[in-house]
Amino acid sequence: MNISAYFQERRTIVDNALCSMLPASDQYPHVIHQAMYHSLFAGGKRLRPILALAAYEAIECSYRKILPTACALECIHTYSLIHDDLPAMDDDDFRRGVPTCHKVYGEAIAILAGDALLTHAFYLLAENAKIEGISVERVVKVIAEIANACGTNGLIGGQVVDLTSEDKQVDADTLRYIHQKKTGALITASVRAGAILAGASVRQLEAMTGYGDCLGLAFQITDDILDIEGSIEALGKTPGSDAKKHKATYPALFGMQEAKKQAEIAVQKAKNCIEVLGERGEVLSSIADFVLYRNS
Ligand code: GRG
Repeated sequence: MNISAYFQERRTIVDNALCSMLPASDQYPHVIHQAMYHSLFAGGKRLRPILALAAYEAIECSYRKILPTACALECIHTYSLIHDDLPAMDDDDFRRGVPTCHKVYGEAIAILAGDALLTHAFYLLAENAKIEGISVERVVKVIAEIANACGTNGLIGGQVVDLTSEDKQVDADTLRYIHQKKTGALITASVRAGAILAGASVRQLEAMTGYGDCLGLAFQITDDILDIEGSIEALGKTPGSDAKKHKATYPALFGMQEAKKQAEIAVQKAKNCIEVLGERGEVLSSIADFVLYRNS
């Protein structure tokens, strides 16, 4: 399959859905909506929503019924990027090829734009229950799943250990924890959300979870690699920031060659996990390859 064309097509679908599911950018108070749009529509691969749609379609038919959930995942991801870029966190000036939210709107509005996106995400998740064919019971499961991935057992936990590990020598277990929680938790939750909404069996959900976990790890290892080998044009942010902040990364701990090998192994494991899905797992399998060979 042509995975680039697939991503392009899915990105447009997600972007159109996001436009229709967010408060209008000119709604009062203007500044907060403009700040949300600034970061949300600056670009981005839309990996998490695309994963949720693909996981749903590996079991059910058309992805359309879960677009609110897919959009919620992108809102959460964008919130995490806005807060991650703040001076109190990673203090970055560029993201997705444009100045970061706080650089344009100031810190207070950037914090609120992140908060607003996170809050709106849970509104959208609940709204998904209004769509015919989507059971309230499954939606409630998904809300719990995603809330857990956002909290101290997921994004926040990973971010805390990442921040407190700066300038320190971390061991492999700690590094794996950071990657699995900071990045992997939302990726796994995206895959699981699509699968749960599709009514996955225990066996299918287990397969999807293994896939998401391995893919999340591979994704963050390639992110570490791209921070060294990527270009500013492709990344949309300045490379080399991990080294500058003495961040714990796979290339720093294991060396570049071994980091690349670990990413390949994780992608292969992800693909193995979904073998039980047969032909219906082919798109997810191609997405795993895309994660490994991406340049942004
Ligand atoms: C609550 C104050 C407060 C902060 C939360 C949750 C959080 C801070 C930070 C999350 C950590 C984080 C941003 C991890 C980075 C994950 C990552 C690799 C992001 C880049 O993802 P891509 O490549 O980006 O999918 P695009 O731009 O393509 O969407």
